[in-house]
Amino acid sequence: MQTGMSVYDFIIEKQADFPHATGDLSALLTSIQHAAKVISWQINQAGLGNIIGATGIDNIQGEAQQKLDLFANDKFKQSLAACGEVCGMASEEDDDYVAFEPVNGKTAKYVVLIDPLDGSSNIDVGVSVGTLFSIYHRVSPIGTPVTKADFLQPGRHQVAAGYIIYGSSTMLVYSTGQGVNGFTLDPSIGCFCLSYPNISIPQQGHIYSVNEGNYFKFPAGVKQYLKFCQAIDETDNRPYTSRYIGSLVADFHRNMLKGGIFLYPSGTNAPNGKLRLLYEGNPLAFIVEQAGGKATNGYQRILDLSPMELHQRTPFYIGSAHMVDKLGQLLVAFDS
Ligand code: P6P
Repeated sequence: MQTGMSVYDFIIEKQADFPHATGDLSALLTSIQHAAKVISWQINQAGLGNIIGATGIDNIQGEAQQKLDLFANDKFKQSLAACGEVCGMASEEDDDYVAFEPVNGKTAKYVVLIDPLDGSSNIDVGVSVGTLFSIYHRVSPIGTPVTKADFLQPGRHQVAAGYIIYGSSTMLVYSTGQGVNGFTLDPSIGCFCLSYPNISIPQQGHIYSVNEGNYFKFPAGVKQYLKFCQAIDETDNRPYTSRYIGSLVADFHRNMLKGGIFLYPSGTNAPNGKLRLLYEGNPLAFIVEQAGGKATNGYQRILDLSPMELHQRTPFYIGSAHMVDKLGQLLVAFDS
């Protein structure tokens, strides 16, 4: 494995370690890359075409659906349906999951959950946005219609997960359970190339990411943790630095590389937090654990939560293991 190698060569090299691999997952990941390239191009044209701004309709979350949200959702749907490896997809942008017809008679074994363009309201102000995705084996019998149970699986059952960040460059970061690798899109060849091999998040960081505008609605343990981050203690390199972009993938990606913790707590206005378990919490929790970090709802491992419905929300704390542990201790002490 060498930096700069294409994701295709990387997958072929990795597949040599799994002689029984069928290549189905690789084909699925290739379809995700294809959609990501098209969306990346569109985002970079956003200021030029008439594709920024709202559609005038709200998604199931009650959020103003941006034109690019719809474009991204359609692109991933088309690409995943056409690859023949996916029997169904659930998206932040759709009220319910959609089933895909077999391609060339092949019965697919994977389902995909996706937030096609998270943070899209940031696009027209030039802030990075992202795609988040989770891949599972279906649990209902192959060849039968996909069911909701195929999508309501705990995150620890993920086969693979990843995110794409559309920023100063377009990066694909994913894991199939053998560590985390980052690939940067080289537009000159239209290929994702290995740029961050074997990503590992520092066990301790000095960055905390939270919307402090909600401070007075936070649980007491979170308030105590923020006071801990802001206290002066030179022996522990405190105060930490506050960094909050307001785009989950961008905040998470920075903390992955530099160390840090991202917090989206429950609050009086959001008793279960804002972020969605299935297509935001679970993919990032899978990635961060593969990189040596942690993700909890303050008390339980995100990957152990049993989903009850597609768009359920969860309090979300993710990043460097020691920081997530410290926050958890304060929540137990002040909010149990
Ligand atoms: P707030 C963007 O709308 C998003 O879903 C995430 O990308 C981001 O982390 C969060 O919401 C920001 O929420 O309430 O701080 O604006």
